[in-house]
Amino acid sequence: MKDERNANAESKNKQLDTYRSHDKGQKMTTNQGLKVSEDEFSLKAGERGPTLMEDFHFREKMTHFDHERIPERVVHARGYAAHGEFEVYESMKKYTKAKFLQEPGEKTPVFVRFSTVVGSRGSGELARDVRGFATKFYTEEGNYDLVGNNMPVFFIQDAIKFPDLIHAVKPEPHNEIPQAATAHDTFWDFVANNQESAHMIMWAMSDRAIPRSFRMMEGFGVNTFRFINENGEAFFVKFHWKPVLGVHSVVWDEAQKLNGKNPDFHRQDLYESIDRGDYPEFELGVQIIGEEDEFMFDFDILDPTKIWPEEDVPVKIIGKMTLNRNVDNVFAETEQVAFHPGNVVPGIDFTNDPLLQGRLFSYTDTQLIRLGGPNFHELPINRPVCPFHNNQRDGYARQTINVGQVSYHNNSLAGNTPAAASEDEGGYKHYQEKIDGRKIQARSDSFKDHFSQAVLFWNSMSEPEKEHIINAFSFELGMCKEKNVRQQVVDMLSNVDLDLAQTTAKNVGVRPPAESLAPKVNKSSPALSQEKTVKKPDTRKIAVLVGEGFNENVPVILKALKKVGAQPVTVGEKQGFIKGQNGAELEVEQTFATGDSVLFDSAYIVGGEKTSHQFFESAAYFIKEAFAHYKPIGASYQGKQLLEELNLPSNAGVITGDASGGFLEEFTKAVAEHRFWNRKTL
Ligand code: HDE
Repeated sequence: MKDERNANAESKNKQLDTYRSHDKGQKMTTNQGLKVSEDEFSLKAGERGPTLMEDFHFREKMTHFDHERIPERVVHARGYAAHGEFEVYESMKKYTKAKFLQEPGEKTPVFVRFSTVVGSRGSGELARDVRGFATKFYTEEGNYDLVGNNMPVFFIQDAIKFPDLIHAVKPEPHNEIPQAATAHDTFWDFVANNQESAHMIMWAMSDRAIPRSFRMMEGFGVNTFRFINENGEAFFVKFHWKPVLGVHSVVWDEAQKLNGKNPDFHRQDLYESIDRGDYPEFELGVQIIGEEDEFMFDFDILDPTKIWPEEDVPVKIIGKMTLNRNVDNVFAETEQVAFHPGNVVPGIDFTNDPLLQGRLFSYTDTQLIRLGGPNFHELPINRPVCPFHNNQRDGYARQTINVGQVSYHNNSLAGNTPAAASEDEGGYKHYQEKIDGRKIQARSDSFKDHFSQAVLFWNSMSEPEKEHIINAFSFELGMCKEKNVRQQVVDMLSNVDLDLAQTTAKNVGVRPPAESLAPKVNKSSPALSQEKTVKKPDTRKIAVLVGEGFNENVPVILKALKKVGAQPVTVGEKQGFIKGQNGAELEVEQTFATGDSVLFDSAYIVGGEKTSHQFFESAAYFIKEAFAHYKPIGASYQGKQLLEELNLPSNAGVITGDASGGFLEEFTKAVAEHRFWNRKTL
């Protein structure tokens, strides 16, 4: 049985293998298979003459190049993906007949694409933005796509407003500024005039919008879906991904610098983690509400601007996804993958969530233009691992050769096949929800409370998180040129928290609202705060600042740090080998020029007996910046002296000591802590 499960997990990889082309070591040919004898000089009339049209290799090479680009995604253009597998912990039989969720231990191959929303394909990855978290499960019953985000709610309640939202958030059309940012007038004008966005902007201004890595963020299906079991009973369901490494973020100043120092920071982190064998893991959770409880809550469970607080509707953990293989080719896989929330399997169905309903139209529609026609399901990355048969034919770049005379239904010439399958045979039956209403363009009153959950979110934040949110609003509104836009937004914020509204107003030079208009919400939801998330030293990148004449115990400490799962990286003045005491040797992997502090989770200074004044200057800058970003700092040997000279204003998360004693333990604990938000900075 175990082998069979592993075989399932490998089914997509095996299928992809039939499409992989290994060009290394081969002779060059044209696309017609003709061997090419010259690839540097075009065919000319004389050595100094004009190029001839008959040079078919030149023509083909240039034509292909001229057509290499396809339109980028209208949103989520900047993304990165990996392959993996999903394993069930607990059977979901009671709630759904979806085959891939029936058996503990059952494995399904997956492909996951993470993305930012706003920026174009080459934009910096540390933009303040929502992150996409889209998963394709290649199940035996067809592809199931869970197309989620790293925030559990959305800006709008009805899909008809999506083009407006995106027009407002994208670079402004008259000057195409700013790239990959919400910090501009049209976005905030949209927010103030579409107040259903209140809850989502609290998330977008929180630390969730600047994740430390794709591996350290949650994922949410956002929309409410349905589970259907074998007896036809239905349940409302929301999906969650929980990262095994916890939910962690960077600081805004750091994010902005990272966009310059390494705009590929998130993709590189994902790629390198998988390459090293530190496979990112996410547990799948579901929140389930029975049909009979649909109206039990003080919000509408179909409203995509609302969460179902985890304390009221617990998240049941049902399986784990492990990302264990990088793509071979980013264009073929990451760029050409086509997700669609409408790709479901028997046992999973839709609800009347009006955002979801509109999404069901948009994804195929956009893929038709992006991927150039109706046959994108034939692209290797999009193909299901199970067979597919129907009467759809032709279209641009059709690859399947459908054999036979019949491509219609009903028919007698092919025995009326391909034939519709009964439910017992796995045929998908839409849930027969009873609908009784008038055609109407309106919104239910149950969707009209826009602020209670924004207050719930605010109530749930720790003090540092609140401070970050105020800073984020102050930055974003501060970038708006129109005072009136700033004013409208702070007035709107008085519906969430007066202190938040007033402090922001003062920071951005507009009139502070005088009174609170916030609904009374005494509750908080501790699950929303990142304060108590999982904290581990695993895969944390520690910059080890080291110079000539370092203490001989340094290599021992580095080994010990590796042993607890951290990743020490030596940083110094020059790359190459340096000498320590008693013949010790270390290779400096990065210099102060290539290894900036923002690229690391922690700074650990050990120095050396023979370091120069320049080393001191560079290390001092490095440590101060890491300190200002609340990062754990370690110091041993000569590093302790340098630290003393810096005279840092707080020792929270600053650990000093040598190889002996409890230093290693304490420092590891500090590294796991991620940040010391309560530290008084410079
Ligand atoms: Fe999307 N969204 N979306 N979205 N979305 C797209 O489809 C859309 C929404 C999400 O890595 C597009 O193939 C509408 C919520 C992700 O390839 C497009 C509405 C959530 C990705 C589209 C929403 C998402 C997309 C653009 C409002 C979280 C990237 C390219 C009703 C649950 C998938 C494409 C990838 C991409 C439409 C709102 C997640 C235009 C109309 C809510 C992760 O079809």
